[in-house]
Amino acid sequence: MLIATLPGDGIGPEVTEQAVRVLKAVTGDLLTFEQGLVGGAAYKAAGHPLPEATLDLARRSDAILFGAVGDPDCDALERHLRPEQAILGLRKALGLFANLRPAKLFPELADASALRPEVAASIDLVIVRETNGDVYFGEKGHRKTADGLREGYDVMSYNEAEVARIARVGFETARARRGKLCSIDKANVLETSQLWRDVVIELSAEYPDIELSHMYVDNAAMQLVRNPGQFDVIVTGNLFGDILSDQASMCAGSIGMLPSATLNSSNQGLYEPIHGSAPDIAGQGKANPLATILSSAMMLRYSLGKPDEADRIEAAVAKALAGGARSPDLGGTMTTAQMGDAVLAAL
Ligand code: GGG
Repeated sequence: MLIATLPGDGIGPEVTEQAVRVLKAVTGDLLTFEQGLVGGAAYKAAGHPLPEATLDLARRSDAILFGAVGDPDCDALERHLRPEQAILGLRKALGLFANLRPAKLFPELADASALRPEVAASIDLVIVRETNGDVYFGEKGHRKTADGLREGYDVMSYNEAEVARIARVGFETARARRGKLCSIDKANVLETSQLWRDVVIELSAEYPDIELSHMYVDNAAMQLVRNPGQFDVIVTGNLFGDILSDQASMCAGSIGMLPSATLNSSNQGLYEPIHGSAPDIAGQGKANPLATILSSAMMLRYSLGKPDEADRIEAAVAKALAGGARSPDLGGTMTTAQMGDAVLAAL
């Protein structure tokens, strides 16, 4: 099976390297890894954040292991050349619309959570974030107003098929867990959100076993901190999901702990930590690779049909943490490679 490894920028290469070590240890010679350029690194080497060769590799692969994109050297570039366009372009080109972001507190990390330990202990949820639509892909531009003011705009839109497709993933994910789905929108203000809510309610007729609730995104941000244990599965749009999953990560100890899978309708997937490229600590061995290692476990489970191997990696991460493995974001001093060593030793 072919894995496209796209390390990207900043800490992306460091964390991806550790995930590849763990994948090789667990799968032997089952997987072939082929590396591609993406993000700012690709722009610098090939003049585009998502070169055709990378797209071709991604299309040929069984799964993609993605590090992170974002490079301050590229801040002045036109938007279509910025590193972040690589991840948006990959999601769109491969139809990767369902981004699953589990947030769970490893008990050993209760002291690292931004929440009181008894509140943090309850967090065990999955955010299902739509990643093919919303303001990220709507018409955008800038213009001058009638009175000569500069104005930027990003059009937010969803059609009912896009909403139904991601809502179905939400219902199915809830069915495989504790049976609760909370749909998050801003239906009191936004037309897209009103449509979102209507479509979710219509689809709920097919899922009478799922306890469905709705919440406005501002309230959801507050409830995630107040009582994260009330959530099982959250389904939401691209922008709200992007923001809420970063927030959830701090409830679960660190943004360095949260993996993700982004799937298309044939379960080909892109697997990446939810964190970005963290240029401030790039190349210093300070990055926590556990989110990427846990993303590789999701890859084994969702795209490669290897659930036992996925369980092994997740158990090894838990064992490494129980044994005291801590990178700086978790209050420790271990390097990126030492964190990888600890997981390998625990396998
Ligand atoms: N590994 C995640 C990453 O590189 N994030 C950078 C980014 O710009 N992400 C945009 C998004 O997730 O929509």
